[in-house]
Amino acid sequence: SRDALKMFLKRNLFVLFTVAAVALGVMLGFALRPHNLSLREIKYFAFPGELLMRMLQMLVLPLIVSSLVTGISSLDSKASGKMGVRAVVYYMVTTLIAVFTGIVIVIIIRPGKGSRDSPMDKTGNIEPVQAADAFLDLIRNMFPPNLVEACFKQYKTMYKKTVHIRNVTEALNLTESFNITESSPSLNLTRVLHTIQETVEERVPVSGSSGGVNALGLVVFSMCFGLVIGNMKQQGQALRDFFDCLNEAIMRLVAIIIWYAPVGIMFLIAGKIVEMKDLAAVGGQLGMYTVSVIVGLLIHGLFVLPLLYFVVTRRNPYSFIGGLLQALITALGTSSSSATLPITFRCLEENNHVDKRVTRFVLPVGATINMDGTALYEAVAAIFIAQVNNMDLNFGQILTISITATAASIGAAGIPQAGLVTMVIVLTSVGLPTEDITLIIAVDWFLDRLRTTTNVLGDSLGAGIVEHLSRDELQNQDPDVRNSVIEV
Ligand code: DAS
Repeated sequence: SRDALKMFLKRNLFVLFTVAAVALGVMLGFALRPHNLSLREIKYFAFPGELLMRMLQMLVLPLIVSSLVTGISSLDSKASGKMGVRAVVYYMVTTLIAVFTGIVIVIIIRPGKGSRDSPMDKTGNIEPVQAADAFLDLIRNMFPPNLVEACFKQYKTMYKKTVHIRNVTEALNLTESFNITESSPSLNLTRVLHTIQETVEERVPVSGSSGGVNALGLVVFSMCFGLVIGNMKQQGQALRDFFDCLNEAIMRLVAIIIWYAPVGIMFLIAGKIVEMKDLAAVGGQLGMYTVSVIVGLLIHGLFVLPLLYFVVTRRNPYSFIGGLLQALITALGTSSSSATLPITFRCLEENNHVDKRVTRFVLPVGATINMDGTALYEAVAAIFIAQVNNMDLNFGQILTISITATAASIGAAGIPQAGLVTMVIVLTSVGLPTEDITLIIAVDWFLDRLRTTTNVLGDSLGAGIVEHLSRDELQNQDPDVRNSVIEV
């Protein structure tokens, strides 16, 4: 009927705009490819897209602090404790299922089989110490000594890493099509490999994890701070009001930026299409590797996660996902789950009416440590590289890969190609050559978008699940009861 159609259009107007923008971006990109624009011209052309990324990234840190502090201080510590446990259990379960799904797929499809005749030394020394270091590093980074500097570093790393990965991709683009079967011994290719190796290792010291861990420090601080001022009764009222107002103001900024999002996404997609290497050059195992990652992500994102949502909430997951389309497309366009975070908030609160006390608590944590798509990808990529090196992995090595892929996904920042960078931890933990990361760089820009979309989907369904499991606490927890003064 007419008003149902009106309702549908109103609710999905942005989504329709953004889908149209993506389609336009793809067409524009392919229309421009034959002109062989230089990388500089592509940067200028994609400038409107970079603006969108920076607008969204500008809001991320204040949004994480204001939403977490407000979310936690509006619940009593028992309720927020229970909600926190449910959220962390959900993150661990979905991440481990993602890793398991990825490993099964890549072992079945075997994309990397027999491409190099020089068999790697079969043992492939496991470095369990690396796995342990990765976790210790995560814990250590939860308490950055200088929070402000850590945030700045988060920005700097965010920017620098993007620039570095961009340089690496540019360096790759400068060489002839990167043919995976024989590594041509030309000098420039060797130089490129060294550039990539030092870039990747310099950015991510083997036992370290990427810049995103600073966000982890910010998340931990905000949670503790929110808990404390939540229990300060009247004394903390001013601060609670301040952060509540800050959160509201940030969300209004998001409402303005969301108008620009379709334009930005169009240029982001078009710019990437113009820049990408001709996919024909990457055929062979890389094609099968791409298929393995895509199949794994689809199974996890379209079946496992919705099934989990249905089992817990008994509600139709796909109508819930229908409300997330704007965020999912933004993740696809920006390939950054933290840049998408403001829009994820808006989709969950405006379209799916998830309780704000849940989204403010679950989303910032999820966007920082819950990255199912990345975990699946890291496990698949590591086993693919082992296959390319004719290295048969034993159970212990596969287990090590699962653990370090989980750690790497927790440590990965929600920024473009963070998963590529944190993969150094996984490869090193089972003695695989880190320079083999260059095998997959040619398609990583595309797979990154898909795994980022899965990351955002996992966080969003998690908010729905945690809200459902916490409905009792939320009901008898009138948001104002925290703020009322209880005269002793
Ligand atoms: N692009 C990252 C994100 O934003 C994921 C990744 O690089 O693996 O979630």
